[in-house]
Amino acid sequence: MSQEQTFIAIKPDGVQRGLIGEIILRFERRGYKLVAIKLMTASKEHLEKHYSDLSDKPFFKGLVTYMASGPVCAMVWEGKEVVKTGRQLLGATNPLASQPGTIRGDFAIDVGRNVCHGSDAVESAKKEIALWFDEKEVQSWKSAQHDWIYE
Ligand code: YYY
Ligand code: MG
Repeated sequence: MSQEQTFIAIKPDGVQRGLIGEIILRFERRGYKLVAIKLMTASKEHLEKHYSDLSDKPFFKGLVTYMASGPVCAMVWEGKEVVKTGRQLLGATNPLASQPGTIRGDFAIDVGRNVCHGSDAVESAKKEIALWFDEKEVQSWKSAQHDWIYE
């Protein structure tokens, strides 16, 4: 079975609004496994690297300022097709276009305060995990639930 990993972050607004538990709950109950987690106030330089693909966008400066404004809950989640499914759990980038039942669809309104981040592809997930975590911070463990989630 492929053990794909994705980088999921609860942004400063999600942390301030007390949504850490709610967001972790949604990934856990789906069956995904948490392999790394930390609270971190990221520097602007770090965030400029994280969002380097968006550096020419008009919202880039505001995005970096918002993301640097307080602690982010950075996580790595593991499981089958977790990159794509993680994005589905998050919802569309613009919360007003997100379906109810998704994190953004349930907890956000403005695109610039959309509560959470998720890697958009397996390759970007690898880069993002390497940017936010040291290798030794990512745990390798077998969940006791594994054989009840996967056939
Ligand atoms: O991957 P995702 O977070 O869903 O969207 P991206 O297109 O990568 O944009 C990153 C981030 O930028 C988005 O979560 C909010 C912010 N943003 C914005 O403030 N205004 C936009 N028009 C588009 C994106
Ligand atoms: Mg993105």
